[in-house]
Amino acid sequence: MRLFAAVLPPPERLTELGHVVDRLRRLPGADGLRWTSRPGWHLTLAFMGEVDEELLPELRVRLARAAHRTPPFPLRLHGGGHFGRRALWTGVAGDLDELRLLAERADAAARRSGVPMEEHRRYQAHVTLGRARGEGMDLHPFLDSLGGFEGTRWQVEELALVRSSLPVSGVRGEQPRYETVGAWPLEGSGAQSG
Ligand code: 2AM
Repeated sequence: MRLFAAVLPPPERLTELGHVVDRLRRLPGADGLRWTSRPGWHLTLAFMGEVDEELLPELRVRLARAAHRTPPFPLRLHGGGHFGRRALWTGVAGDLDELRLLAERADAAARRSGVPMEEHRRYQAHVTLGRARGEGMDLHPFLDSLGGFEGTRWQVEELALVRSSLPVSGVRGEQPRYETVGAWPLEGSGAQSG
C-alpha cells in the first residue's frame, strides 16, 4: 500500500484554509489549476511510497517511538509558496525545528523498518493546494493572494500514518483517497534530542 507519515491540521484550521482557497478559486485563471480538496490537506513528514504489508508491524512500532520522543509543538499555516510553475501550496510557521526533527524521525523509522526511502530533498513543509494542468502556469496572482495568510496556531499532538489510494477511474482531476491507518501521540518532554 502507498503510505506516508503526516501531520494532520485540526478541522478548524482546515476550515480557515478553506476560506482562503475559496477566494483563490475565484481569481482569474483559477481553472488552470486542479485544486486539492479538504480531506486531502495534510503536511507530509515522510513519503514512503509502496510499502510491503509485512513491514507494517515494525513500521508502526518505530513510528510510535518517533512520536514518543517528540514533544508537542506549535504550528500555524502561513503564506504561500510554489514548486516551479506546477504546484501551489501554503507553508507553515511555528516550531519548524521540532517539525523537521519529527520528519527526520519518521523517515528514519521507515528506513529502519526496511522501507526503501528516497534520498532527502531539503524538507519543505507544505500543504499542496493546486497543481497546474499541462505545462504549468504563472502562479504569482495566487501567491500574491496567499501572501498575507496567517492561520491560527495549533498544537501538533500526533503523528499520523496515512494511506493514499490513487484514483483508478481515469476521471481527469480526480483526487487520491486518504485514510489514516495509524496515529501516535507526541509524548516527548522537550528535553531530549536525536
Ligand atoms: P505533494 O503534496 O507535494 O504532491 C501524498 O501523495 C503526499 O506525499 C503528498 O503530500 C505528496 O506531496 C507527497 N509525495 C508524493 N510523492 C512524493 C515523493 N516522491 N517524494 C516526496 N513526497 C511525495
